[in-house]
Amino acid sequence: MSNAEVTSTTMSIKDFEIGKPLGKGKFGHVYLARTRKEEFLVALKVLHKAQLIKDDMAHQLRREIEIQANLNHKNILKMYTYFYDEQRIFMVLEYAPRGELYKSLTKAGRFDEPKSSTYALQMVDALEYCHQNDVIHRDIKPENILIGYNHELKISDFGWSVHAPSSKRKTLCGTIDYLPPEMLNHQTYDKNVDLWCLGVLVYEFLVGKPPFESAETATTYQKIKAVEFEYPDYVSSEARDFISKLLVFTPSERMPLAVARGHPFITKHNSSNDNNTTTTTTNGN
Ligand code: AK1
Repeated sequence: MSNAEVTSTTMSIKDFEIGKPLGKGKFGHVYLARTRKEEFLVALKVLHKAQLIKDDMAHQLRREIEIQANLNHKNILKMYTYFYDEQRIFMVLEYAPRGELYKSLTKAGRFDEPKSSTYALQMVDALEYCHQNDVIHRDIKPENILIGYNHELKISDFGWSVHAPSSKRKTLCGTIDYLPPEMLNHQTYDKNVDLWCLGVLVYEFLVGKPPFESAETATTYQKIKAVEFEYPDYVSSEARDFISKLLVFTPSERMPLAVARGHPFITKHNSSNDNNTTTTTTNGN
């Protein structure tokens, strides 16, 4: 292959017009960007190689890119491509025009049951697709979910995801609110960890805070291991039943996704409930 061919197929930062910052993290920032040629809106995540190497994250990023390249689902944030220069790695991501779910949840306080149910079904769709492709997300929480133009949830940030099954020990950073008992105990775990996280997530949709939240991390830890939580009075019996069948200590006894899809909490609020996997992404342009 000639050099001209190589350079013509490789994107560079020059191919984009950079817009407003969308977010910032330890490893770099995310910007709204537009391809100069097609005028197509994307989110451009800029990661600093030095920081990734310092924190021994290069292998993790490689795995994320590998996993992302093979997933195509309307409820999973698409990674279109990536490229790099001397100092940085650029991830070209689908732009989610309605932003981050945690912001939307903070603003609303909590979501009503129809909205929580619709969102829950979208998560069931996304996770079922992941599991069919032997991918465990492991880090389902509002901070890692974005909202598309038509209010569709999009799971993002596969930085912690793995191919199933796994016993990989990872440094637990940030909140432990979403960690299932088997991950707290450093046992081997499987796709059932995502079922637990789905239970925590749906509880947080309806109540506005995760079920095991405490001022002290040690207390959260104990509550998770004892599966100790309460429902406020306004949570319906269908919602309680749905959550209680996911927040089960023994991983293999948690409600499977195929069963969750047909649960009254889901069917009551979602009329057509078909599972459409390959959808072409449209730009919120
Ligand atoms: C999607 C993201 C590792 C991996 C550090 C990572 C979301 C990631 C980016 C947005 C689209 C926003 C909007 C609208 C508002 F080395 N995938 C990500 S971040 N639309 N934000 N995207 S915000 F692997 F450990 C590592 C280190 C980061 N990966 N992935 O950040």
